[in-house]
Amino acid sequence: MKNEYLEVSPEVQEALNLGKPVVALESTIIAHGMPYPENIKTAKEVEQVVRENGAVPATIVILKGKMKVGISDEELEFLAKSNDIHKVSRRDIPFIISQKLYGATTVAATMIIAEMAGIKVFVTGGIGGVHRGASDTFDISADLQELTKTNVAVVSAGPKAILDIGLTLEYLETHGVPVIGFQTNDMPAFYTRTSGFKVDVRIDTPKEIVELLKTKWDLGLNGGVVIANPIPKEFEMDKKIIDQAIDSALYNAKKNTITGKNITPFLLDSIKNITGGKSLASNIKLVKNNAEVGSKIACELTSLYDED
Ligand code: PSU
Ligand code: MN
Repeated sequence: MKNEYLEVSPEVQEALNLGKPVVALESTIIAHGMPYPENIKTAKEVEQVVRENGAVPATIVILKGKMKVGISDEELEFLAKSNDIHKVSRRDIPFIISQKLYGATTVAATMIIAEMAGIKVFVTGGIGGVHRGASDTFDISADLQELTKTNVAVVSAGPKAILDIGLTLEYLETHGVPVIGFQTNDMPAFYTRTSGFKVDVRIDTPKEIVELLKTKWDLGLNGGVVIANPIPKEFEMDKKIIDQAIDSALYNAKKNTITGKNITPFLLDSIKNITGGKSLASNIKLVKNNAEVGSKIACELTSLYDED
């Protein structure tokens, strides 16, 4: 889809035109999910991992009211350093664009823009989900709604552990979103490889994952797919430590009456401080691991569609 609001970089556009693999990357994790300078370092390393695995990285962000797909080093630097970049989910897109503002895209917004640009694989750290206590607060990430309708495969290390993973899985089931465990039967919980919940299906190879994607979309079963890729064992956090940190972070959030879109960035920052930076180190490792798997999936996807 070509439109006046969308600006795809020449490198990404050329790859798409030639049917080469492209991997979309989100920007909320850079602007609101990690502190400077770890955020820019990670963003650059993730782009590098994508390239090393044969795909073209396409970081997505809204700059001065334009949806950018694929950004320069200067734009990345700006995104990582600036303090007035809005967190943009589906509902925020029209306001940010019409006011010519700056916005970092969440999983939901990144999926929307990736689909507009024609990108089918998207790599992130963790997806949003049903928050703990959602029966009172109604706090359910718009990421889940987006997965029900937008045709993009999302590679993550599971929903962030700060969420209610059981309810997140129920929600995805109700809305018909496949949850695939990559080489695992367990639903990962971001900082750890297990959550106590099982995935919907286990698939062990990128090739079989793209066969599922092609089948889903060929059949007109619209919507995304969650590919849950556990953090590598050597970078996994101790469950007791992370659970305690999450409990304290949730307590801090309540005490400071943090709500709405601020809660996820607040909790991530709070957990980082409580764990003395350990959670951030794990977060960085898992994103890079997701970039590797996502790139392999993107490569398989282009070769599968080549056969047609
Ligand atoms: N995963 C991370 N760090 C993040 C996020 C996910 O490792 O910062 C972001 C994603 O952009 C996700 C968003 O879409 O948090 C979810 O926010 P909310 O719960 O407000 O929908
Ligand atoms: Mn929310």
